[in-house]
Amino acid sequence: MKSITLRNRIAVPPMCQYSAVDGAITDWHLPHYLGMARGGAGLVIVEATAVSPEGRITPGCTGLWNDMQAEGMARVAAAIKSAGAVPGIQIGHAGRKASANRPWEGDDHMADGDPRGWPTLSPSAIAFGANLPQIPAEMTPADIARVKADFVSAAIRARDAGFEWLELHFAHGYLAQSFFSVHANHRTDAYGGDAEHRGRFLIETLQAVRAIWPEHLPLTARFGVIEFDGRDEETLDEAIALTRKFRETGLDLLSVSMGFSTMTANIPWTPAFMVPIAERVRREGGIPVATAWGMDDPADAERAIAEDQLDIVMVGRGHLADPHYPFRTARALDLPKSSSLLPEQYAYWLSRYP
Ligand code: FMN
Repeated sequence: MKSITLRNRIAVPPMCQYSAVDGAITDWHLPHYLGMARGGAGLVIVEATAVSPEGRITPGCTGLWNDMQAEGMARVAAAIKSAGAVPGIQIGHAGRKASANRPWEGDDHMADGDPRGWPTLSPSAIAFGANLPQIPAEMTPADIARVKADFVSAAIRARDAGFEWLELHFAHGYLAQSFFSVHANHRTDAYGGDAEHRGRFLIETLQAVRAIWPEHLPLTARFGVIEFDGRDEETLDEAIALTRKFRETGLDLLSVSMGFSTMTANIPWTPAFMVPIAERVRREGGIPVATAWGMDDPADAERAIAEDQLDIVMVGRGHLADPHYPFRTARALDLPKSSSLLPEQYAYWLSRYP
C-alpha cells in the first residue's frame, strides 16, 4: 500500500495498555510492542493515543500532544521497525467516554470531584449511560476547530516520530463516532442532522490530516459501521456512503468495526462475525478493508483473504496471549520456513534441530 509493503497480512490492532503517565510511555510499552513485532506480524498499530489531555479514555492512556510524548513514541516506532514490522499508530479523542477509570479498576467514569478526572466533550450533552454517566459539554464551533487542529498536531508528531501507518480513531463510541451516531449527536447545526452532516466532523478531520500526512504513506481510519441496535441496515448504508467520501478524501484503507454508541446493542459474538460486513464495505465502498474481532482461527483468516473479503486480518487478544501468534500459527499449519517469521536470534535455533 502506497510505498509500504507488509511482510504478511496479519496486523496487531490498536490495544490500549492504560500504562502511560501524563500521556508518555513507561517501561511497559517498549517491550510490549517490540515483543509483538518480533512475533512476525506485518503491521503493529500502537494503541489509541490521545490528541489532547481531555481526549484520553483514562489517566493511563498515551498521548501525542507534546514533544516528550513524541520522543517516547519515536522509540516505540523504531523498535517495531527494527523487528521487521511496519510501525502504525491510532490517534483519537475519547469524547464522552473520556475521564474513566482503567478497565480493571472499574471501567467507569471517575467520580465527581476526583482530582484525576476532567470534564468531557461530545457533539451533544448526552451521556453514554450505565457505567459512563457523566454528561458531556456540547462542543462549540471553537471546540470543533480546536479538536481538528489537535488531530493535525498529533499526526505531525506521529509522522516525525517515524510511524509509517496512521489510523484515525473514528470508532467505538469515542468522539468521532459520536458525531456520526444518532444516539450521541442531536445537533441542529452543520455538524448534526442527516448522515451527511453527522459525517462532516470526520471528513473535515480526515481532510486536515491528509494535508500534512505524507502522500507516500498509508492513511487509514477505524470506523464503526454498525451498532447492532436494530437500525443496522440504515446505519450501514450511511456508513458506506461516508466511506466512499473518505476514499475520495484520500483514505487508503478502512478498519471496519462497530459503533459502541449505545448500551442497547445486541452484538452477535461469534468467530469472524465482522467479515461479511467488512466485505460489504470493501465492495460497496470501493476501499481496502481490515477487520478484527475473533479472527484467531487461521482457517477463518485464510478464507477471508483468499475470497477477497478482507485485505488485512487483525488479531488482538491472540497477540496478548502469545506475542509470537503469527509464528505459532504458521507452525501449526506446517507452513515451510515458519521460523523465518522470527528474528534470527530465535529462528536459527528453531530450525537448527529437528
Ligand atoms: N480498539 C481500538 O480501536 N483502539 C484501542 O486502543 C483499543 N484498545 C483495546 C485494548 C484491549 C486490551 C483490547 C483487548 C481491545 C482493544 N481494542 C481497541 C479493540 C481491539 O483492537 C480489537 O478490535 C478487539 O480486541 C477484537 O479483536 P480480537 O478478537 O482479535 O481481540
